[in-house]
Amino acid sequence: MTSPILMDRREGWTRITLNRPDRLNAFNEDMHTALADALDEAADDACRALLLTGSGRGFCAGQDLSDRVGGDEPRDLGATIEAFYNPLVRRLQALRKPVVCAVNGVAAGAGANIAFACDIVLAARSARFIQSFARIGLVPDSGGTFFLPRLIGEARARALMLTGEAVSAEKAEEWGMIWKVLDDEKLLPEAEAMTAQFATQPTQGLAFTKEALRSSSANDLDSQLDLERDLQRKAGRTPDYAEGVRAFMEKRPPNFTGRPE
Ligand code: T3D
Repeated sequence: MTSPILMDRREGWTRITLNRPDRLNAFNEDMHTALADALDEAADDACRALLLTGSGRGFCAGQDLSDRVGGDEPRDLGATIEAFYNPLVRRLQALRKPVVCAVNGVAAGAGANIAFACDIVLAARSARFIQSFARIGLVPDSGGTFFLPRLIGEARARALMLTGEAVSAEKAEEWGMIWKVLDDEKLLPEAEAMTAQFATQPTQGLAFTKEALRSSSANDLDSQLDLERDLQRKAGRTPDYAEGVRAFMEKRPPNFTGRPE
């Protein structure tokens, strides 16, 4: 049987590929379970950066709707969110390393919002982002109502979520929904190069930066200043900070290890 998740371990980084191309990589339980296992493995310190992408012409079409037909009683969708989608978003957010998402094609429903849960989103020029929940009577999930208004503002997020209108990759870049749009053939090479580069960087410092950014939307300025102080204290004790300063003074490239101590 073909694995719904492909894991490709490289020197210091890992590529995870959603692999149900016939269904545009829509989620079923097997794919959720395999992805959770892959992310747990990628949480190891040996992996210093992660790339998430999809196989075939889509990135991810959200929930596999063929698993949602039939049955006498309505399914408890709250239970599937609790069991699968919420833990997935939490796993992605908790990774103490940069997570690059290469959106190789359409990203719909939970598929779009899972991309937004990653740190840096690159998209192929042919990709589209669709909050397709409205088209089938559901509520945007997987953190969409948290991430999207923060990325593109309330007015745009509200309209996209209420209409289910598709957004092109170019518009997504223009609106700040994603970091960069790339020609289709350049997407994977550039995403891999970026992830490989992250794997040579001061991993602990980047993890503290992620922590600070994650807290900034809930904190007031005073709390955020305090948090920056505390995180800077921790960053200042890492070997990579010492190496960064030494390398600067010696006018040579730094050799970061990513180690906490
Ligand atoms: O249920 C819960 O647990 C709650 C959680 C919900 C989370 C969610 O994500 S809800 C939202 C679910 N997703 C959708 O509603 C998106 C459905 N798909 C589409 O609207 C379209 O497929 C796309 C806009 C994404 C792409 O359109 P297009 O024209 O490029 O491709 P297509 O022809 O529609 O799809 C290609 C194939 O993939 C097709 O199969 P076929 O005809 O070639 O055998 C299509 O049925 C299949 N496919 C696409 N999306 C899904 C899917 N099959 C099952 N589930 C899908 N989500």
